[in-house]
Amino acid sequence: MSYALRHNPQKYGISLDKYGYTNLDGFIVAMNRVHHFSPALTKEKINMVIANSNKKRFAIKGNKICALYGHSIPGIIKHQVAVPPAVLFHGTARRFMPSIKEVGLLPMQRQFVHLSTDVATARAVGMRHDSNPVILQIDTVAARKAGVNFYIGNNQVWLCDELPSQFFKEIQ
Ligand code: HQG
Repeated sequence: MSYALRHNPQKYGISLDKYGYTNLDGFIVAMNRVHHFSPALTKEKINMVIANSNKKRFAIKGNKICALYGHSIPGIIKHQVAVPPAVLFHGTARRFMPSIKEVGLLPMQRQFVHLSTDVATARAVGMRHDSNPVILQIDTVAARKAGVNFYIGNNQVWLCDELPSQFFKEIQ
């Protein structure tokens, strides 16, 4: 679902509106056509996936579904500039640090840099890349003063544009 709704709707023959939504019935037909799920994917199953996930990745509105964040497709308008907590965290791999120190945090394959509201979440995110991740603490107050925009992703995820290295420090 993330792949179809964030990165490659064309593969499924579906299109996203500028807010990232697509028709839910069409989405289900397309997912079943491409993946031959058995038993077939249903609306009930999708509701279960959303309800049982620890992260709020998708939203359903009427007969439409979207991914809430994480898009690599340009032009999707999902996020409003907002004021984040004064401190946010980012967990990453030790091997990425030379580059991160030099050019700052970049969105890489995503639309935005992803930040966490607590160290434990940042560590879990970082562990996807490194069993002993680095935890960076971000001074969002200073970054905002310098013109960096922050956006709400979901309850645990904040997003921002690229973040120069003077706005974060390594805490672990
Ligand atoms: C690193 C999951 C070298 C960055 C998670 C990260 C998150 C640089 C990696 C969400 C760099 C990109 C996002 C630079 C940044 N040089 N490396 N200048 N700037 N990086 O997976 O933040 O399950 O695209 O530190 O829970 O790890 O998809 O981003 O290590 O919320 O819902 O480049 O993905 O959510 O990796 O994770 P990713 P991320 P979902």
